[in-house]
Amino acid sequence: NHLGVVAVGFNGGQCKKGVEAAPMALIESGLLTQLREDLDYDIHHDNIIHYYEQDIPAEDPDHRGMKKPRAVSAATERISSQVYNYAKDGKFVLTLGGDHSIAIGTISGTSKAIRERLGREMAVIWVDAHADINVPEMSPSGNIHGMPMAFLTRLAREDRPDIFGWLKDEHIVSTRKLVYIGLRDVDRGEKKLLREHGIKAFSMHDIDRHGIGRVVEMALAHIGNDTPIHLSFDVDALDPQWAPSTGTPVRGGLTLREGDFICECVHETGNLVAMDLVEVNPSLEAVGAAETIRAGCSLVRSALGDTLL
Ligand code: DIR
Ligand code: MN
Ligand code: MN
Ligand code: MN
Repeated sequence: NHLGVVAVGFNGGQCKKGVEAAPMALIESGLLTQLREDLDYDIHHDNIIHYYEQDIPAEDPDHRGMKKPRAVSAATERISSQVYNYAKDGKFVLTLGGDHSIAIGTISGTSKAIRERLGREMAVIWVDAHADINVPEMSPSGNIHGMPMAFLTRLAREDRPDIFGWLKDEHIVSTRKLVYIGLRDVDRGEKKLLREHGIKAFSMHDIDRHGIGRVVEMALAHIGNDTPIHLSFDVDALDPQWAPSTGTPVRGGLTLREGDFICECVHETGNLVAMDLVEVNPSLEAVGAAETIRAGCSLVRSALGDTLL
């Protein structure tokens, strides 16, 4: 039961300070100790919170409307190889963000490792209020945390090596192997992409209609029985009632139980190879920070095999 932990204090994919403090807050609240003592994981961690400050260039002008493209590219390139190095040895990789742009690093890293180790294409379950699949030109904000799935599926492409040109075929995920759960704030251009490419997506409407049990069942059926899964969990998928301290809260979200349930079911498949927990921002809604951190810890424990009984 080997678990590699990557602690990513990176905030350059969006404009709000504070999300870089999340890994420290999650770890200080005892998350890794719980995973070690209650769930019996052998934890591999360099005990460093990475801020990737050495990768922040002096000059980083916008490119194709993207904000801080070189900083995000350099940080995610490094994250990709950190994640790859754990995953290639068969370790489960837990990445604590940071904003969601870091998924460009985490998913590319596991995708490459799974291809090499198992000769398989991996699936991604993206739990989020947002689809994070804006192509730079259609992004309303220019924030790269709203674009990771576009680069990871090659719907967005850039050849400059200092701006995501380091993403090679082995890093890429197929649009057929991507499933969303929890969507409720999807930009117009993103809706068009999801439709045109037939990307599987379960919105809050679907959850209201079918219930979370049926939705998770359908999501896993789409992926298929023995496909390795990377779970990327944006804490803003949860309703602000449970996770108020996040950069872009959207009302009408998942209950904490529904979030935990998704994680429990994905764990039960036996196919989960990596998880990201992102967008916890302890400096927003200070009164809700402890609650948001507690919710984040609960999601991670559920994905790593904690059970109610
Ligand atoms: C929005 C917000 N779709 C954007 N995205 C967020 O900026 O592209 N993702 N907040 O988590
Ligand atoms: Mn590390
Ligand atoms: Mn989100
Ligand atoms: Mn997100």
